[in-house]
Amino acid sequence: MRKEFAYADARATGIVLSGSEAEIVEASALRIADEYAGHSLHGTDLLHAVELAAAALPAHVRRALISFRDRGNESGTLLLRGLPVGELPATPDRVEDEPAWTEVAVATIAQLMVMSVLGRSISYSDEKNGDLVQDVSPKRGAERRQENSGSILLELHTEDGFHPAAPHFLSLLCLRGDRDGVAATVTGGIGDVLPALDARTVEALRRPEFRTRFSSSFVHDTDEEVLTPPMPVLSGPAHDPDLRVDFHGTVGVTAEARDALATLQAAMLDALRGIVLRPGELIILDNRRTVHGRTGFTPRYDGEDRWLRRSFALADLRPVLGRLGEGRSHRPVTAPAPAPTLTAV
Ligand SMILES: O=C(O)CCC(=O)C(=O)O
Ligand SMILES: [Fe+2]
Repeated sequence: MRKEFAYADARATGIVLSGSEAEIVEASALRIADEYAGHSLHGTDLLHAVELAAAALPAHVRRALISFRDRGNESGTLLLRGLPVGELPATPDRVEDEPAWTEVAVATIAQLMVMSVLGRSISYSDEKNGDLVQDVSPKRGAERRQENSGSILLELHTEDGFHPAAPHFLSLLCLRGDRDGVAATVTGGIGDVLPALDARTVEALRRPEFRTRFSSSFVHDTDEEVLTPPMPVLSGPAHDPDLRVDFHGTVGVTAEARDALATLQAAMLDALRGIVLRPGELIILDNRRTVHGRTGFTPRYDGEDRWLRRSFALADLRPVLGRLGEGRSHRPVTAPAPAPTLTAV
């Protein structure tokens, strides 16, 4: 098991909201929180109100989001700084203590406003209660898990790379930073490493010879490992391919595939960017162009531990409409797919 990640600090690349810009976003989030206090976050009206309110984001931030959405960049990441997070309860160290969205209303709505510029917010009913905005905080007893509830090093991965409707974008908003200043979110963009890969490796990564283990939360009614069918790691245009890999959960089914995976991993590890997130900083990941992970850290479980909130978006809901249950929650993937229905989204 790897001990650490080495990375280039990405803070300087961040787009900064001024104090007065943050106040405007906060006021707008509070208005929505007030109007929809008794509602589920998944309600269509609420989500549409959030999308309309995203006009309150400053023009330079919206422009950066639009460009990132449409053209992307080599690192596959975009960093915003200075977002409002509002009043905060203690960092939850047990799933049962995770707050209702109304207790972290400003942070929740501000994050969904940003995501609404990138795509359509979505969640997966298999994990984290199907919540549209999820708590990422260290949980008691989960320290050694390869999940965001753990605190050992979290290996580089495409988010839900085993899932047929993996998110196109995800964001992580920091509510509370790691007080020891060591928990870094790291990213590796395919655009950054492609020039360093030899043609044989790229060809091997394009062959459907890789299987990825489903995360345990997505597997039901069996204790067996569930793997995807063989898939390629790289697909799409030669100069700007899509990437789908999990260096903890992906295995090559041939010797060449395994070699190519190791070469890709070494190149990624050489080109990592990272940031020890501070409150109000939000990192957006283009999940088709970048993998991400996190260095290890030490939780104390005293209400002051590191606390991020995570949210997903798809570029287009139409391909998944028949697989959405209530609101924007994707039905369990291992359950038989129901007949497509028209769902209010
Ligand atoms: O804690 C982090 O910085 C990243 C965790 C992560 O990979 C996730 O929540 O998807
Ligand atoms: Fe992740």
